[in-house]
Amino acid sequence: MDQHPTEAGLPALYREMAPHHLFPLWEVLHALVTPAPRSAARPALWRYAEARDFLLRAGALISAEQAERRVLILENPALPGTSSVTPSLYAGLQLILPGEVAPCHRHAQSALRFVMEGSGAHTAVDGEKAIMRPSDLVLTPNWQWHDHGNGSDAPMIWLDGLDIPTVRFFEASFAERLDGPAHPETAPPGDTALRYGRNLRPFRGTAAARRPGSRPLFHYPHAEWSAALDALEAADAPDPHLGHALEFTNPADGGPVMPTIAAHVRRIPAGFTTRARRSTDGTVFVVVSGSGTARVEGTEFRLEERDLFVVPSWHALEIEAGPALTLFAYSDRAAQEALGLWREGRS
Ligand code: 1HN
Repeated sequence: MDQHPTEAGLPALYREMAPHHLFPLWEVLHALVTPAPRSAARPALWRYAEARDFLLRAGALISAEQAERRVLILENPALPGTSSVTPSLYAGLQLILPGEVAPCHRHAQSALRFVMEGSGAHTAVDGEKAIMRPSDLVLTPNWQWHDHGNGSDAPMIWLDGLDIPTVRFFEASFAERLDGPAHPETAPPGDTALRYGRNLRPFRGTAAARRPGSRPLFHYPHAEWSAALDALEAADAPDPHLGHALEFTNPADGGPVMPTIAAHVRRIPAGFTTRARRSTDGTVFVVVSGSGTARVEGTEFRLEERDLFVVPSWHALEIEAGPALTLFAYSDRAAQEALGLWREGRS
């Protein structure tokens, strides 16, 4: 094809416009509006045993109080310097040693904790302790005060999942420290579960309605979610793409646990291989129990208990279980659904 007669003049136009911060859309349109997602992230796996060794070494060198939070960031190898595990999400492994306190603060970022190891340490949310056990999920929704403490005699390590890159993208970060290490106790442990966790809630307008009405729950114990998953497995055939899967919900509206982050658990029965599935929400997974193999768009990860891996947006995921595999996962699906963006593809 002949060039359009005027196209020869374009390079000079670009050169002259650039200092005015003006650029031609037609040169970049196809990279901006792709026919399908092209993630900047890459599939990656972290072996828990390796990360744990580094974290314990940090534990000998800096206290939780000095660090404010003693955390090793799980950074996506394709997103260096961003502290991001996917373009919208953060992941880290936090260590709190016996007797330590991680001081009270609150921020615009929403956070979840998933317990990797240890028992009996706590996260206090607005002054109520959640006593944490292995594979418990604990939320610290945005702008709720939170501090951590370890009154047990062993280290505790959990996965932190936050929406830090999302909040950074919107340039909406605020944070505050509370005077003093811990929030004064406002309620005994378990009080919120009693008031809001039994398909009941305190009558609105009464003093008993202590928690934010739209987001009351913050502790989803392993004992409860695993019993539900066991019952589902006994009752149903597995979904071909997901196995048995249960999403954690906010009882106030039946939606995801937080406005930006959704979380779920899956069980892939022993010997079962899931069919390939893609979704637009890049997802962080923890192997809660069992072992097997994950195939992520051609990259194969051998999975062992407590390993962590990330599946970027629109990467096909197939999971093969050796012994039954139980996985915990979180993603930005909540934000994407709220914005009308979320999609999945099943083959
Ligand atoms: C945070 O508040 C915690 O409260 C952990 O444990 C990790 C990473 C970035 C920003 C805030 C916590 C965090 C964080």
